[in-house]
Amino acid sequence: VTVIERKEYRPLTEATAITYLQKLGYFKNELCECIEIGDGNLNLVFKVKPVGSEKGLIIKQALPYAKVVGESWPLTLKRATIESNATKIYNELIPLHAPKILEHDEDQAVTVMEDLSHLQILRKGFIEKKSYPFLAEHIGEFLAKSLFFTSDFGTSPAKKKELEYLFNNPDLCDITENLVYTDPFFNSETNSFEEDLTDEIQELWNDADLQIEVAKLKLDFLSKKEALLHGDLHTGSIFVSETETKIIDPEFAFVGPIGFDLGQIQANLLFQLFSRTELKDEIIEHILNIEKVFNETFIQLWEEHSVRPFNQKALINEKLEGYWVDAIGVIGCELIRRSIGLAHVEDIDSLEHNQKIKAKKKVLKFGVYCIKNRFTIRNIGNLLNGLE
Ligand code: SR1
Ligand code: MG
Repeated sequence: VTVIERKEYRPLTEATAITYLQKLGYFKNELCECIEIGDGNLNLVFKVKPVGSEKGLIIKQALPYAKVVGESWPLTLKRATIESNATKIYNELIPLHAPKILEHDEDQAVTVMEDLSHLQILRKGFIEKKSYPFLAEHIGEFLAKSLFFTSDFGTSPAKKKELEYLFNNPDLCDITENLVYTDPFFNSETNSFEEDLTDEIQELWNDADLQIEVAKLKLDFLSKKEALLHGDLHTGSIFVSETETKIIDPEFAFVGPIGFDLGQIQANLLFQLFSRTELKDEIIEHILNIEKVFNETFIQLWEEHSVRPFNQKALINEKLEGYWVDAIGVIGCELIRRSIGLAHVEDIDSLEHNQKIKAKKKVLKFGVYCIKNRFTIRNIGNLLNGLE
């Protein structure tokens, strides 16, 4: 009989994070310093490094509640293991674009990772108007490889079902269901918006056609089991430099509709278009190229690595078109929820009040347009043509 001893969960502090690492054998006889650097909605993130050195290690620990709301919103610790497992899969499939994992402790919901602090969160870099010449290529490749090799085109039925089992992530899927597909579309307490938007929001809540289309998209989110998704692929989940791109934070990972990851990243790039007055062309190019690189790479992977005899090009083309139709619906929901729902984006919220309201009005209108017209818009080129 094997007895598995579970250690009681304890949130780390800056002091205990150092001893935690040293007990594992890292920086053992060195004087270390630690700071909590987490700026996300859910977790603690510590950087521990020997005094005087630049590079250290990152310890990420899930809290048993949503940090952004407080202890009144309990949240499963299992998400830390989901994130660690997804990151390990990304390391196998697209090692250049995933952080290295050194340790994972399920009981403490802790993951020790390589230190990426020479990189910057993409959302921040974009706000500072930095340029990323390889970004679309890297993101397009990440999307194509992670989604193809975990889809029925690229993995066996048995492995696909294993993925569904391993990434059974009901609590975090519930958060997305509520925050992306439900709450922004009625007068929910979780919403947060400026009074100046009351008329636009009332119109949105009274739009019966919109409600039906959002309900259909929600059903897609719940029932389409197409591939292992990152599940929260916004520009805050990407670390970048001019030459490097690393995808982090897949704690929302689950097997779902491919269009969800495609749509979330594109919506978050669109926020840059809505908030910028200059260098818009760079963003437009990223948005178009992500679609191009994703489609080309997905087709190439299908030609070279398909595990099934689905050997008709017409099928793959039809599927790709379907992924983008779904993605355009997701873009609409993400644009709306990040403007009036619980979790906003700094790209827009950091604008001066009048500019912010003007931008949000445009975002809401465009979001509704995407959701209602996704079947006729069909691709990103057409989508951008619909922008005023
Ligand atoms: C309570 S969590 C709010 C949002 O933060 C995460 O990054 C997800 O996007 C989630 O919807
Ligand atoms: Mg996150």
